[in-house]
Amino acid sequence: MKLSALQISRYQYVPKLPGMLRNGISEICVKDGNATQSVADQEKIKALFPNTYGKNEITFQRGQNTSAPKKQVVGVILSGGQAPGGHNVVCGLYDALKATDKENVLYGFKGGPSGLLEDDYIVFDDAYIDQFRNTGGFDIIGSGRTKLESEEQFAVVAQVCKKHGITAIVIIGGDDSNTNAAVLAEYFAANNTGVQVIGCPKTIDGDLKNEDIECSFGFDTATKTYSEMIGNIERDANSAKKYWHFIKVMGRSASHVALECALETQPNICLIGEEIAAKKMSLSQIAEDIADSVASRAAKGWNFGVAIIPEGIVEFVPEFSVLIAEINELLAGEKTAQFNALPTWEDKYAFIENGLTKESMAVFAILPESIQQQLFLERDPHGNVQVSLIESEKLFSALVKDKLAEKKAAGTYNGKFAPIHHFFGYEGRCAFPSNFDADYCYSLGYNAFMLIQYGYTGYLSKVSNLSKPAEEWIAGGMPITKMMNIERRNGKDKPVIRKALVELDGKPFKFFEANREEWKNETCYTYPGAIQYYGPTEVCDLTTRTLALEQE
Ligand code: FBP
Repeated sequence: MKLSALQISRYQYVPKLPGMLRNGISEICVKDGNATQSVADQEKIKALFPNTYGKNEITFQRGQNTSAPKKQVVGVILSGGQAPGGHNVVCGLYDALKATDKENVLYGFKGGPSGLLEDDYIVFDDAYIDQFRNTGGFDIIGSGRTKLESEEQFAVVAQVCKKHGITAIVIIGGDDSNTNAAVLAEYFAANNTGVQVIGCPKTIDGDLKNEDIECSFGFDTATKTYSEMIGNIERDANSAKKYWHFIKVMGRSASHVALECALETQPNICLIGEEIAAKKMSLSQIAEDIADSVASRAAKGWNFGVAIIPEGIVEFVPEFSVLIAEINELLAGEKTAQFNALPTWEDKYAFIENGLTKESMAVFAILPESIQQQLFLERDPHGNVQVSLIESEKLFSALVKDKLAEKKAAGTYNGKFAPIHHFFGYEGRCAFPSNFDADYCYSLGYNAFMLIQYGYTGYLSKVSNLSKPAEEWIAGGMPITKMMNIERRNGKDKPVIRKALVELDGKPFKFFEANREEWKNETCYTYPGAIQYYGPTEVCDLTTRTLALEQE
């Protein structure tokens, strides 16, 4: 296999562990913390997790290792979307496991949770692991989105564990996967299987975050990758001075990725879904706001700009959510076939006009025709509109164009508007992990094994104090039930980890809010450049602006 120079070089990189894990396995001991309770709905969660609820928070510290000697056979899965650093979680887990006892074994179940259900696995060895150190991607074992949540599935997993003598499972995933890790841990404990379960917090979206998880891994590298590209586009825009760039960035629902990229690059516009929802802004108001920036810049002769649009934006626009709900209703059951049988778009349009409320029809009518058609073409297997496929970058540039035409007619705008569209998503999910993610992920994996070795289950591998140098990071574990509350999912009350949206009174948003007026009308771009892996620590080990602001 041909390797790139960077790949060869990254194999040699030694990830930094928190100081307390650095002296070797024999000198890691547990410091017990306080008993925990869930963030809300304590009685209900306690009743659902009688064996794993209320356990103590723990941290590791330097001291005599007092864990009971036991041969460990661990299984690991990667779950959900790729996030840079996943390979290093596996490497850290493997290294700690082998450093404890060469006879310990690590199984990697392939393709996500389905690998565990289908007993599809590899057994890691040094040669295989070494090919993946400090690299991006999840190709070490693959990932998948099968949900591990039913008792029938848990029984299959218990059988697979029994067959291989597995003592613990590590689940590397987002909020849903870690919720399921807690449910699996409870099932194993209730059935005396003796199998422990540990979770690790992954997602580029940054929405698995709370007072215990300072950030999910992958967010740092993905946002740095997008910010590099946005900065390059800003420089191009400022050089050519003729295009407005509308850039959609990934992050299924929450706007953390967009906000972080904005803090890094200071674009003219960045929409934050959570703010739009809180202010109940309409599409027309949002478009007006962007058009104001286009017009004020054009008045200075600047017919260029950059706008960042979060992937999940449309779901935060109240009138748009209502429209989507009505469309889902309009095409429910056989009505889809009836709709599809209509020969022309004009016929279909009349059908839509007939079925939507006056308010939703008014929203529908202002959408560009391409988006209108998209809403009726791209359906998921349940017949619902696939909101994530809506090209919101094109939607907003089209709405802005209409607003500018109105301004032109009113004599308040006389510029040129040439929009260009981009979507940055998959480009960032498998980048070589930044030093931060390489270190953080390796530490999460290493730490996960220490939790296993000390007999914990239903815990999340926790590494905190992350805006400080790695030496000062704090490693430990937190019962996953502590992060749970009850939410309504698919018509049922379920215990889940609360998804973190952008907090409008949080420091990152406040900083953005205080500066955005200037960014909008002036040209204040900043150019973060490519991720640096080698060089001065203030360049290479920088974490996100979000984390820095949250912890200042
Ligand atoms: P996770 O929540 O599983 O980490 O995935 C997040 C994400 O990258 C989103 O940002 C994006 O909307 C989605 O995955 C895309 O999913 P897919 O890879 O299935 O296209």
